Amino acid sequence: MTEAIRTTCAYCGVGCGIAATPLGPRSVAIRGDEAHPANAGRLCSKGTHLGETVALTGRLLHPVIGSKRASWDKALDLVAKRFRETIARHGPDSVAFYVSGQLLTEDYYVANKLMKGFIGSGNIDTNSRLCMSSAVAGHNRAFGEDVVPARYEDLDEADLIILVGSNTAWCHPIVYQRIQAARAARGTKLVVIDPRRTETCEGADLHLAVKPGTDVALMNGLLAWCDRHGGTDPTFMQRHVDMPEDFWEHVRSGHDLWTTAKTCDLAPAVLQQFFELFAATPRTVTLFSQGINQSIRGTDQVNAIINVHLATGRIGKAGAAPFSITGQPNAMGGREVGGLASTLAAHMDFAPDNVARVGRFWAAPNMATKPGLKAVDLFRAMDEGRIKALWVMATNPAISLPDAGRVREAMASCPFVVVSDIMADTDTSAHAHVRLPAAGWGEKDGTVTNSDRTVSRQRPFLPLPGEARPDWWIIKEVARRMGWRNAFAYDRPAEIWREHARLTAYQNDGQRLLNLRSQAAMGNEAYDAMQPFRWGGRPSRMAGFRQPMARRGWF
Ligand SMILES: Nc1nc2c(c(=O)[nH]1)N[C@H]1C(S)=C(S)[C@@H](COP(=O)(O)OP(=O)(O)OC[C@H]3O[C@@H](n4cnc5c(=O)[nH]c(N)nc54)[C@H](O)[C@@H]3O)O[C@H]1N2
Ligand SMILES: Nc1nc2c(c(=O)[nH]1)N[C@H]1C(S)=C(S)[C@@H](COP(=O)(O)OP(=O)(O)OC[C@H]3O[C@@H](n4cnc5c(=O)[nH]c(N)nc54)[C@H](O)[C@@H]3O)O[C@H]1N2
Ligand code: SF4
Ligand SMILES: [Mo]
Repeated sequence: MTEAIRTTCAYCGVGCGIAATPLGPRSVAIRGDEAHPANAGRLCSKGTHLGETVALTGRLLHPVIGSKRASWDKALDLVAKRFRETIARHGPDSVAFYVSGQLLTEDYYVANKLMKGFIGSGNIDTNSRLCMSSAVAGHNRAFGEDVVPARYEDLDEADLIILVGSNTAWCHPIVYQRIQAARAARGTKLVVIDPRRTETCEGADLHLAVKPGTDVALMNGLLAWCDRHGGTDPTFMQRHVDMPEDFWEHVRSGHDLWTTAKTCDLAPAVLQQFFELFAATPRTVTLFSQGINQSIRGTDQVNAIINVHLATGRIGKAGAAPFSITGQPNAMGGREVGGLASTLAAHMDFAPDNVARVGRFWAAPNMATKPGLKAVDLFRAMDEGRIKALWVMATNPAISLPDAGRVREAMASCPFVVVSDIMADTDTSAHAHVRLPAAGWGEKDGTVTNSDRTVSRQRPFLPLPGEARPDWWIIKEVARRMGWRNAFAYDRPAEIWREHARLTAYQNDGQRLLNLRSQAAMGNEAYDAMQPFRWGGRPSRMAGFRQPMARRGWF
């Protein structure tokens, strides 16, 4: 029998390990990888049925220009030429990439490098904008870096788990199973904070049907309760947390139990039950996702949760953490390479010394010096005629962005649209001048990072179908044709991984926790054999430096 190939599920940020055994052409048996730390062999129904996705029905199998099949050379030359001409005529900010948490870290790295270092614009944003840009901003504000200070093992070691704005039973089923296992094993209590009574509430001890958009008030009410009942941790705060002077003054006014209950539309007795449970349980993990992130107050909501954990010392210890869980399989990898318009690369922002550092590392001729357009603004700018060439990779904004009708109109009016996708016909590719066939799951080769910072390999076990090519290959071929041959001379994903690792370590004397120094000299064979690993070590290391409280915006 053929040996199973260890890879990672393509569906969500839990990042479950998979053992895939090829059975014949386009046929594979799927089971959970017992040795993977994210799932220990378990799979949800989506992962279990991954084998059914490897058929070629509907796949895009060769490049298409207009509605005609084209050779790779012709298609790549055309993309490079049109981007070059647009930049020459209208400047670097007249072009944009809209990319995706479905890309692998290596794909993402090359796309980000091309846009921010060589084209010279910050105009690369990602569908992860829709899920977690608030989480990124919240972590940056609280910790000075986009670090999620949690591990899945914390769920096994917690006595209380709070799910805020997260329908975990549906959206992150293996995390939910892990929570239920902790309940069975150690009597862990589960509280769900969600305006709707979802399936996730069925397995909970308490459901708080909070009024939508009042989570900041709820968290500050909890903090005020802890303050009043001796539930904060002054020693921890003194050691690790920079508090704005008026912090407690704000918390203490207007956040008593009754006011909070009224604001959140909750019965005071139920709220008190929750506060008491929290105050009595040092080992608490608060998981949150879209009910927190996808909000006009998303960042404040994230910080309100993190602040509760900082002020009560429930962070950096076994079973205690604020835990943002991610949606897409590689949303975290995208955050690490800087795939958002508001970040630069390797957890650095656009501060001048960062721009200079990354520019030196890349030997970049045209470093972007400021953030680019974020997803919604990007398509708005296109609608106004300011973006004249767009390249969409691994996402379907024509239906997934807010105000999708306007997004479709914007793309229809854009002079040049390129779409890289695995499928021939998507709502977005209907607007494409050039369609490029990408490699899909089972064919792709590279790494992904899951919600708890575990990096895993996605390994190919199927040949590339038709003329499909990996995304990193497509991007570097365009970059080379745009004139940057040496900077994009990659032959395999391992080379890109090493470069990414070197950049995280470059002139990094501890300022950035994301430091993959140990990976930087890894050989090709070691890359192929890479075992899942979590960067940043144990979260306790992270609490060892001063963590400023968010300074504004939490009220
Ligand atoms: N089956 C399946 N699983 C998926 C995906 C999929 O498409 N299908 N997609 C993946 C992706 S990309 C993502 S981002 C994740 C999303 O995973 P989740 O974040 O769990 O997704 P939602 O269903 O949006 O759940 C958000 C919850 O927040 C609640 N909510 C709304 N407003 C508020 C509020 O103001 N306060 C609070 N406290 N709660 C609120 C909603 O009622 C809802 O139950 O799922 C991932 N998993
Ligand atoms: N109404 C509504 N809208 C939403 C949401 C919602 O809950 N409700 N959720 C939002 C959220 S959280 C998210 S994450 C977004 C998701 O929205 P999208 O990013 O649009 O998600 P998908 O439909 O998964 O699109 C992924 C595309 O990538 C292609 N693809 C898959 N793998 C590869 C690959 O390796 N390479 C390339 N080049 N292409 C590939 C697929 O064929 C598909 O066309 O939607 C957001 N929009
Ligand atoms: S929980 Fe997510 S990563 Fe795990 S098997 Fe299900 S879809 Fe895949
Ligand atoms: Mo998402």
